[in-house]
Amino acid sequence: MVSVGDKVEVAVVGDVHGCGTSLARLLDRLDRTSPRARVILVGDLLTKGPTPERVVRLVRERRRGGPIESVCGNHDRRMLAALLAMEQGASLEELPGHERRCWVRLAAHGELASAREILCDAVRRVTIEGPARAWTVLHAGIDPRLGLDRSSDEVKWSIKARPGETAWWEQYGGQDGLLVFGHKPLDAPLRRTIDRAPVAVNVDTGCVEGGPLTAYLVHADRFLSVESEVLSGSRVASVPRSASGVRSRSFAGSS
Ligand SMILES: [Mn+2]
Repeated sequence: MVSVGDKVEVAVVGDVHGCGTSLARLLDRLDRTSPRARVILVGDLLTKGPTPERVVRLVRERRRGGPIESVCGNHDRRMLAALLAMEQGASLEELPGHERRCWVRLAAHGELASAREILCDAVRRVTIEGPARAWTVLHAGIDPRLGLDRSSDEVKWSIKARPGETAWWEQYGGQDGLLVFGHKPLDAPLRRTIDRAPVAVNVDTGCVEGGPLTAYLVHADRFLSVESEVLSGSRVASVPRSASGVRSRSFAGSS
């Protein structure tokens, strides 16, 4: 952990989902505004978006210079399982679509080994807690009736309200301190307070679907966002239209 005097700066970044260009922009902004911040990603790092190899590269390079960590997202577990299955001889056709496209892209850029390392590291930690549990980062949330300790790991990386259900954070009374999470994309970051103190912050603003990529600066209690690379057009340029197109093109590029 990096601290300046006794002031620890923490930036929690929402679901990146393979939007490497957005992550690069956000990290640039963070470096200018909070250069000493400990960066924690809420998980779902690689699949769905156009540039997972860039996410891998950014995390790898940044680890040399300072702290960047991630908690475990449901898609991180899925993608790691896909990487391991391929290592054990599975065929590409056996992988689900998101994982297949991500694998092909990583393979074409020579980033499978680094991706495996980053995902292995991410899935090991379901939560990252601040000093005296003042804040906790987790991917999805908790069962508000059970609280943080008694909620299962699976709930922590995958709880999501079904249509018509109330989101867990609406029922959370703040007894486990500030929870910072993603997983459920919203049009704008959510900051729920009790007695004016933030108790639940959702930083997933859906960058893979054209929303911004958002960080929450825990120490400053404010948000920082960059526009999505999907909006700026790079996704159109970099995502082939069909799975078969992905396969042939990427294998040609990796050979
Ligand atoms: Mn998720």
